[in-house]
Amino acid sequence: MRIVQLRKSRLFKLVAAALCIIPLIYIVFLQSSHEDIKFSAFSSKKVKTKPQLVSELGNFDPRNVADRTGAGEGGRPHILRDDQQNDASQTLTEFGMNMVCSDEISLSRSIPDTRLAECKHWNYPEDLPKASVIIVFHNEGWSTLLRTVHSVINRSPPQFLEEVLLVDDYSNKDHLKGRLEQYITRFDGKVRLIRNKEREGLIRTRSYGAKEARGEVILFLDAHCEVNVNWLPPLLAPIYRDKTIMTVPVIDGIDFKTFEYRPVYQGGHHYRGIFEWGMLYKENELSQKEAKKREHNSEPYKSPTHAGGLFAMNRDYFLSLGAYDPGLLVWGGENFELSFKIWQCGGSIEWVPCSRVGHVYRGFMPYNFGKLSQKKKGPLVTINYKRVIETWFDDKFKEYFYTREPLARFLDKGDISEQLALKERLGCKSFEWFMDNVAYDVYDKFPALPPNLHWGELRNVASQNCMDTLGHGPPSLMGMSHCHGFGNNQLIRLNAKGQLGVGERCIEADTQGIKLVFCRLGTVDGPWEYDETSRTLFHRVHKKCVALHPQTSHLSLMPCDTVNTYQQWTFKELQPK
Ligand code: UD2
Ligand code: MN
Repeated sequence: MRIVQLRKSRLFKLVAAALCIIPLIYIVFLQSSHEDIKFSAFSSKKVKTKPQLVSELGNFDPRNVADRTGAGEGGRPHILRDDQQNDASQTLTEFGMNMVCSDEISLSRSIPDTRLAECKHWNYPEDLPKASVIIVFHNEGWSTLLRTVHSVINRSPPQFLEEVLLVDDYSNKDHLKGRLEQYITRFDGKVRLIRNKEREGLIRTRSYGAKEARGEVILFLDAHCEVNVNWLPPLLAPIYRDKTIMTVPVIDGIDFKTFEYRPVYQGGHHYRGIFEWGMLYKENELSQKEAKKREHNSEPYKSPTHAGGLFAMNRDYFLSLGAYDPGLLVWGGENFELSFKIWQCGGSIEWVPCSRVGHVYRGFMPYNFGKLSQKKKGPLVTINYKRVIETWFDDKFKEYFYTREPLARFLDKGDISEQLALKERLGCKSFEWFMDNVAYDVYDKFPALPPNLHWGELRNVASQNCMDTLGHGPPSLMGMSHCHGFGNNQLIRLNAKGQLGVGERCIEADTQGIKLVFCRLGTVDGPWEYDETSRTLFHRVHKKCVALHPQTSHLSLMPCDTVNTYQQWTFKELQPK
């Protein structure tokens, strides 16, 4: 998609020139202006029309009134009084966000326009497809859910909004029962509500929403979002050009305690959605080379994957890909499933800088996974990852995942024969193709993983306790605790290149002791050696061994003493419990 940038000076020159030249050319110019408007979003031609003909949609936001002064207006943080703090912390526990704060902020509050200035000058086709905005929710707070709805209604050109479709994933909170049906009657049918008959999880609920939707395009939002100025046309335009493009807005942050609206990226930097080999979602700055493929910095660009919550797609295309894999459970991994499926089976994903949407990142997840989590053994999100990689990865890449998540080998992924059949039927390309042509920047940050030489819990022979991150994030000292056999913070891996890892983090040593640190991006090696005979863990650079202090439990490097049991360690491989 190309931008049409109308700088004022140029415009005046254009208008002046147009008024001066002979009438015949002037008439031709006017007659062609409609075509220019229609397709200018896709061509590099400069728009040759009067400014009022081009700017309406590019700035569509009749209600974002800048001078509103109420709580949270302008996206400013709203700070509660001291006597409200008790209620506030109770809602934090219940919803993962401060609902007392949210309840005091207008459902139609103004927020800062966080787009690149250039975005105001884009000109979009007038016959874009209509979208069903689908919002699935489970036990969400009232004002956050409805602020999402109001922001969509307020900031979407009505001719492109088929409906807002609310899909309740079996919530059991009173405020989401009859009161919600009653409330949405004010939207004159533009907002519809449907409900699951049992808890399905967000993934299946989205697929259900897509089936029920009436719009040509489906557009998903989480139930705690605020869409920004003119968010919709830029997401629809690439799909109008090509039905196999998924479009993704840039996600700004809304603070879960103060509801401050904060732009995620500024200064014209762009990021792509990628992943590490444990399938944690990451973002990586768009390379200069890639950025320069576009004429203007606000143009969409290709991305290997996306965060999951917010995106638009042609509805028929989504359904032709089988929607989400119905075997995925509740939450997690569906962003990869859909992304790999799209790219490998002939579609593409574009991130759209001129479409910005705020999202409340919660402090923690307030809901449990319900009955669905008991249907399968083992950690549910890892099972989802396993389903996805077993369907879409080639064998070589599967090994990277199992190296990083050794316990996943034992989990039951369920039946994926339908997914494999779909892949076959659609003639989808290999994962190697995807890595080489789309996700090539993953390797820069996360190179291929050497196999584990040892993994499991790392038990000290003298204390019989295990090395443990104790739930602390990096940088922090590693600790010791009772060996629990669940893995998690005690699951330690030593790879063939000497890197000692726990989850996505690494273990290193300095003068303070043995530490959990961020792994050096782009590297998979390290200084460690394990000797199975002496059971010592040796640091090649410092030429010392890991020792546990008998009294303090402090871990540090000491001159190697192979008969000292406080320097002896055993790796014990685990099974999922
Ligand atoms: C992120 C995504 C989220 C989803 C998830 C992985 C963003 C901003 N958010 O986590 O959309 O892709 O990763 O799966 O990219 N919900 C249900 N039923 C459930 C659980 C949740 O309907 O059983 C709803 C929930 O009310 C919310 C949406 O699903 O509207 C996403 O859930 P979340 O906000 O807890 O996920 P989030 O943002 O942590
Ligand atoms: Mn969310």
